[in-house]
Amino acid sequence: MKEKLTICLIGPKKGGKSSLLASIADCVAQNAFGYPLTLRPTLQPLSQTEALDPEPPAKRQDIFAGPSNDYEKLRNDFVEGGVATDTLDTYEYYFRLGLTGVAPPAVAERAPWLLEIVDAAGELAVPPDGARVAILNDVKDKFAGQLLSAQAIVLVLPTIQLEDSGWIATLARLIDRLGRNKDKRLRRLIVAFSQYERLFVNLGPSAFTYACDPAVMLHVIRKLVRAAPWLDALRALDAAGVSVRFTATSAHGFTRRFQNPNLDPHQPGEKRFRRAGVEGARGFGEYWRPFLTAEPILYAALDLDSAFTFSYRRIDARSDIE
Ligand SMILES: Nc1nc2c(ncn2[C@@H]2O[C@H](COP(=O)(O)OP(=O)(O)O)[C@@H](O)[C@H]2O)c(=O)[nH]1
Ligand SMILES: [Mg+2]
Repeated sequence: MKEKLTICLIGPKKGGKSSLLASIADCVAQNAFGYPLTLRPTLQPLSQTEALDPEPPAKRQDIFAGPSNDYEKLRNDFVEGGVATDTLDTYEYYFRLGLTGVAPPAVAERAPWLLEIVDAAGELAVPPDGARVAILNDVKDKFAGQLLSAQAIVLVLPTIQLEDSGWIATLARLIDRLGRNKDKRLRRLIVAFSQYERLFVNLGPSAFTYACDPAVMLHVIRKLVRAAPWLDALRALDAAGVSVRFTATSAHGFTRRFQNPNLDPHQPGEKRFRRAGVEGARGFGEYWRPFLTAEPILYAALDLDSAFTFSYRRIDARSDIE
């Protein structure tokens, strides 16, 4: 693989980091993202050995074995009803990201990528202010090192309790620290507002239709950014050359039959459904469950905007809806 990229997931405990990570492979496989379907990305989870071995065996022998790597375990835990990541350590997950379709040449020539995604324990990711958590110093140092040497950071914030502020000061300090990092490896920072489907619970069968509309998401993100002035610290990073983007995601997504938010995400038997894609009547995008969780990771690697990634320029532009 040509390019190795480290992406760190940070955010408050219980914000949805591990669920987002657990659903990204499915999200890519199901085209449940806002990139043109002609891009045809592939995201293959790798074990650590596969990721670090320059010449992995051509065929996997262990198809009858259980989950073949840590990521499969995380994914299974999520599908079966919840992710238990309340630990005091950080975990690295590896993926091979490829592009098999049409991409701008500058992007296509960088493919394929080896992604290392770091998921930190909640307390470590952003502890509540003043919390005293017994995390070993070497784990803290490890995560600080990963964070400061990452090329991309995905900041996962729950859409609903944004003003619930135990962790805001800590995050603001962290952003400030990133800005002062001398190494300057950080190239992209994506804010992912998680649990997006919860905004639509009262819309019944129209929920999915609204959620699939990029104009609705832009409107929601404008409001969220306005309601969180501490996020403005990101503007300095953006001005210093880090591409900052905002998006919204839902690991739980929507149900097929009624198109309402998926209140029981672990029910088996749900199938995908379709809607007209952004690129015209013949393009169909499918976003149900998960819903757009691939966006932050694809943006982090590709540096390519989807219909659902928004820059400060887009957010600040005068809008017609308001
Ligand atoms: N409604 C809703 N809840 C979610 C979603 N993603 C995660 N959760 C719930 O939020 C809680 C915390 O999720 P988790 O991924 O463990 O967060 P982490 O601590 O940041 O890794 C869990 O109870 C999840 O079931 C989502 O898309 N929608
Ligand atoms: Mg977690």
